[in-house]
Amino acid sequence: MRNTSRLFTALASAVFSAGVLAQAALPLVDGEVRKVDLSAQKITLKHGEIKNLDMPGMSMVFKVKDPALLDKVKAGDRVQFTAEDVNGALTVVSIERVAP
Ligand SMILES: [Cu+2]
Repeated sequence: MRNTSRLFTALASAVFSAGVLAQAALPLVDGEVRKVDLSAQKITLKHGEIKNLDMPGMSMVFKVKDPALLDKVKAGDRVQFTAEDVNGALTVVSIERVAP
C-alpha cells in the first residue's frame, strides 16, 4: 500500500515536471500589444520572429490560452510572450509586460 502511493507520487511529479519543461521550452517572443478584445478573448500583437511556429515578424490576432492573460496587458504595452499552435489556432500561452 505504502509503495503504491509512493510510486503514484513519483509518477505524478514526473508528469508535472514534464509539463513545466514543455512550457519552459517555448521561446520568448518580443511584441507590442495593438488591441485587446476581452469579449472575443483575442489579442492583436505586433510580434518578432516566433521560432517554434516558424513565423517571421508581423501583426496578427492570437487566441489566449487563459482569458486572465488579457487582464495583464493593454494596447501599447511592450510585452514578451510565448505562443503555440493549439489544434490549428495560434494561441498565446504566456504574456508579460516589459518595462518601457
Ligand atoms: Cu504572426
